[in-house]
Amino acid sequence: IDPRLSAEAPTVSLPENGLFLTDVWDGLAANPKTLSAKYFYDAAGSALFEKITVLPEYYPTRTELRILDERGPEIAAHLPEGAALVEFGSGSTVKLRRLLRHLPGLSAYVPVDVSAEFLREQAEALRADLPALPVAPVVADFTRPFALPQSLSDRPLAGFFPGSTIGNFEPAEAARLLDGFGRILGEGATLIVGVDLVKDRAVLEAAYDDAAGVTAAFNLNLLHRINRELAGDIDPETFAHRAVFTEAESRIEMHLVSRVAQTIHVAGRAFAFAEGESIHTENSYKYTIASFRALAARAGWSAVEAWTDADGLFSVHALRR
Ligand code: AVJ
Repeated sequence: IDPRLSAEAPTVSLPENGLFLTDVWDGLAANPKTLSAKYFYDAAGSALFEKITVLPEYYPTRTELRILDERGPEIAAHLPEGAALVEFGSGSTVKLRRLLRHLPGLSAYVPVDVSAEFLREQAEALRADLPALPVAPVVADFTRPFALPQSLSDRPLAGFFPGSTIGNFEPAEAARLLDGFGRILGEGATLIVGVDLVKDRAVLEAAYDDAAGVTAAFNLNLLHRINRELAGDIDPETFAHRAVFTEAESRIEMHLVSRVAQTIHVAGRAFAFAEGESIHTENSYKYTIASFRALAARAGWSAVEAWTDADGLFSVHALRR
């Protein structure tokens, strides 16, 4: 074990993030109104997202896990011996743990996340279960440039970006993000990315508008969060959850649609809604293997291999810088 990497203190490179209020004000003043999907994940939202991942209609999580299980040895074969694995937006370590089974030669795991608290818990749990694996958490917003611990500079690097998180970014932003990962990881690095695939509209829309209403609650939690944290006076009952696949953009859009004409207040500022006016809260882009490879190529990554499930629902890509 490299003691420098198992040190308690994480590397912190976090630009201050008191932006929730100004982002909400700007988004509600815009036309059309928008709110950023990154604000879904407070404690309540994260718990609702965990519920989404096991819904019968929400195929991405279980399908990606199956691909990681079944194709793990092939995926692992693309990572050099002694590599450090950097996970961008580490979330829960469930997917990482699946991949780790096939990576006995890994020299370190580097989870990168904005939540210092969450990172600390995940790192502690991993160290308890896998004492031989050095864990070097980095507190950072992976959408901005950040530095890896100096102690990693002597080893090959690989990146892991599962969960189709890439789908939350507009294609131009997604390309910038992938290019940024390449700058952080360096020439010769391998990147493993999970990407949701284009498919039948009914399957896609059901995955984002489940019968049990969990995704609706997840979307509406954004309004509860604004009430809790920004002194909002919104009645969430006056908004409806809507999820629609727009073919031209190849994306699922989630909206909160005002059921009535009304004026809401957030930290003292008023925002008027017409009946039926929506707040656009999330995009989840869907790719084909070819369209994702084209995006990756624009960002300086070449395709090495891609794996899908038997039904062609989800894909895992290996890319090389
Ligand atoms: C975490 C962005 C991959 O787009 O499928 C799930 C988020 N939103 N249900 C996705 C989400 C509604 C999810 N990602």
